[in-house]
Amino acid sequence: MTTKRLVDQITKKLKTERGKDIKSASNKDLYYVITSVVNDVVNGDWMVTQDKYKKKKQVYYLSMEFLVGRLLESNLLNSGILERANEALLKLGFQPQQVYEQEHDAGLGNGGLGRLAACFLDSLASLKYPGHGCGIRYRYGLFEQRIIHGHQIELPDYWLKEEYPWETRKIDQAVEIHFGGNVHMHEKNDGTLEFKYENTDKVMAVPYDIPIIGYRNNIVNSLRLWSAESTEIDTDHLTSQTDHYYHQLDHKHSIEQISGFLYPDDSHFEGKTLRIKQQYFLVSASIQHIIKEYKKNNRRSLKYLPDKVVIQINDTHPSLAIPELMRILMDQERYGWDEAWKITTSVMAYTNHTTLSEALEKWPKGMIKDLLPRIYMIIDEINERFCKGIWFDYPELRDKIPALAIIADDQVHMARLAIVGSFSINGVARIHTEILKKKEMKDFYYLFPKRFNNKTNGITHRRWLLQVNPNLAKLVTDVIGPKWIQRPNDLIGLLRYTKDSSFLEKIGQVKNENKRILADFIHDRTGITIDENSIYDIQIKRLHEYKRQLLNVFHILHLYNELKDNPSLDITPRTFIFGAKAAPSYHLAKEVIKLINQVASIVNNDKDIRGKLKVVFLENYNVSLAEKLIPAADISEQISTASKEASGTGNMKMMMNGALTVGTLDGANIEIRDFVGNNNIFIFGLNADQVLDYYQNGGYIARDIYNTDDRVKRILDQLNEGAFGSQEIEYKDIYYNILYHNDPYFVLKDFDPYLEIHELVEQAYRDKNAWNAMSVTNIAHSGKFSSDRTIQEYASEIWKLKKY
Ligand code: 26V
Repeated sequence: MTTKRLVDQITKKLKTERGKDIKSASNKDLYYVITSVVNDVVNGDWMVTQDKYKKKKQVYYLSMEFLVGRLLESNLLNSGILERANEALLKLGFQPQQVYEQEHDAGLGNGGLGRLAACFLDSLASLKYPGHGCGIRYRYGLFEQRIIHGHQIELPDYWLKEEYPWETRKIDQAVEIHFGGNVHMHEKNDGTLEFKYENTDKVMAVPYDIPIIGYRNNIVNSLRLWSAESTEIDTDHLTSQTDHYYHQLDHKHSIEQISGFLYPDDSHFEGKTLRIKQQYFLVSASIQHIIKEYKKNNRRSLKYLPDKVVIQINDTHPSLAIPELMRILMDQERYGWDEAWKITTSVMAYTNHTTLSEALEKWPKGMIKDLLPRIYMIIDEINERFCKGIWFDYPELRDKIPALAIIADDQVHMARLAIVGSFSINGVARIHTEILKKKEMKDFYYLFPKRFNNKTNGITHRRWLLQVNPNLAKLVTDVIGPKWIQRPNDLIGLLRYTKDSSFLEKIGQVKNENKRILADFIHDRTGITIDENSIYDIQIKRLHEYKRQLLNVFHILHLYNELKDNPSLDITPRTFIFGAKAAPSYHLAKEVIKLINQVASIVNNDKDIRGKLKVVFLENYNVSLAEKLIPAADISEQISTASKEASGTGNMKMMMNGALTVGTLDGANIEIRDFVGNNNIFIFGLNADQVLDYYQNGGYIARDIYNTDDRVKRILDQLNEGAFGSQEIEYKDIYYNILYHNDPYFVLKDFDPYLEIHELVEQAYRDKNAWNAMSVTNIAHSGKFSSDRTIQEYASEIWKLKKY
């Protein structure tokens, strides 16, 4: 499509679809019209692709979260018309970015796990793999964060307020989900058992499909999001009671609540009935759909399901898929237990995303029994058989049965269910998988060594380099050609330019330009003026104790104290930038947000320090904000307590944009270090073995550091005495947590090494040429962290999928 044709189409659609001409059209009108152009372009390919997939093996990626962000610009990019769309918009007198920003950022996820799912969809389609996402169409996405007087305030994110132009409602493919009621068992004439469900609550799951466009390959996959609606009114139970009408409305309302909102707490597991309803709703709708499709497209019996279907469960959240598939195979399709179990365990694969014990899902068994009686019976049977198997076949593990059983202490342990019911169990970075095998899931690894495997996470380089950093992408293409776009590993070719000072200078210029743009944005948003020549030191991720935003704050406070003591101290100016949402009920995390904002207002307004430090907390961190920040980062803060961050993916996004990592030996930082080498990354602090050793054997006393390190004492006392608060002692919880709960995340222990490494950063930054060479080395190695590599590994090693 030429630019001229695009201009014509846009003008025509403005008239026919919006009733506007170009003079009266707004950015919003242009947004809808261009979306409609993209839909016209891809709809044909979408049908053809889905038709061609029919006979192929397909993967269904089941996830409670898909954090897709905005789609227009990436859809234009992938369908190969971004440049012309930009030209057309400019011709018509519109700023492309302003038009793209009209789209509501779809925040149907909390953080890493949900964004990973979105990157995977992009890679699946771009690599021509038959794959679909299955999720929930929450009416409210992750809350919008406002900072008021330094505090986090949560506002509902009603992202569907205006029409969402990427989705298509498919009412003809709605399925029914049953909750509650009773199960009756009958023996049939042939001696087999029949299960009948009575008095269940029925919910209709209505699918909305979103096209997932492959990169310039005419492939269009689907993301199917289910929405809960009430079924038709049950006329058998009509009564003449006056409140009947209100009961009906109440009932309808409570059903619609199932897809009402995304749970915003990704740190502490809480056994909420609505959440398990959401999980079963996703699982039952998706499995019913999968079986229907299989039957439609294949003549063979469901015995051969594993030849055509593989289901990846994204963390334990969709692990009820295992008993749900068993239920359908046995109760509806009349398979016996053994056959159904063989099919199920050949189809299901499970990815673990965290070892934090607080986040592990354990549902009260009574809750599952009441809400899903038949599913509970099946879980119970899976558990019985599993435990018996250990008793007879692994006598050496007999005394460990309580720690392995799926149902124990009146709770259903979802990770155990997922492990027992899947043929593959993977972690998301090398160290994470090793910790699963050697510690967290040691006995399961002993039982099922072949099931365990690693799939180090990745990110889509199309969105996270090509789209968000076009100037860098162009510079890269100028020297190594465009092949890296299809084959991100080719970025390694940049290594040849790490000594080319004219190229390095250009790399520096691109970064400076990105930093200038971000400075303007920050000024617009916050009124804060930042020094464009300062080091942009960025930490963007959910707020969690283990991610240690507090360690970063302590570094800032230390620099501030030093500058107060000696205002003429010669340091390279720094801008510390934070973006972080705290779970609404996570008190300590909210305290840290308050502290960052308080420190920002003190530091930014203190004339004594002559603008050498600035602290910026940007509210409402989400995918779109990440896209603005990442291209401008000099330093990427990846400073979790070693062993706690399963992988991290922000680390990969920032390295791909030339930022240097300050990080612990945790998650994928380790693999980044292995590729770029110790000279191109700033590693500090305890390693995972040391941390785990302290947890196991003790020996760490935070108070000793407080007593011996004056810098630490000064900062903690300032917190405790209210130096950064108002009259009342605001940060006593932080103070107490460190001194009285013995600093569970080793902030004080890693404080000194952290300061030291930042001094090295500062020295390194003085030599621009050397810095840019390090930056290029990072970009060069970032191809290994493309989600194309990850998906390739899932496809060949777990899913056994062929490219279309
Ligand atoms: C946990 C929970 C707990 C119960 C209720 C709701 C809820 C929702 C989300 C989560 C997510 C925890 C797991 C998670 O996000 N893990 C992150 O996964 C990333 C992708 O693999 C990885 O890069 C991060 O290191 C890991 O923290």
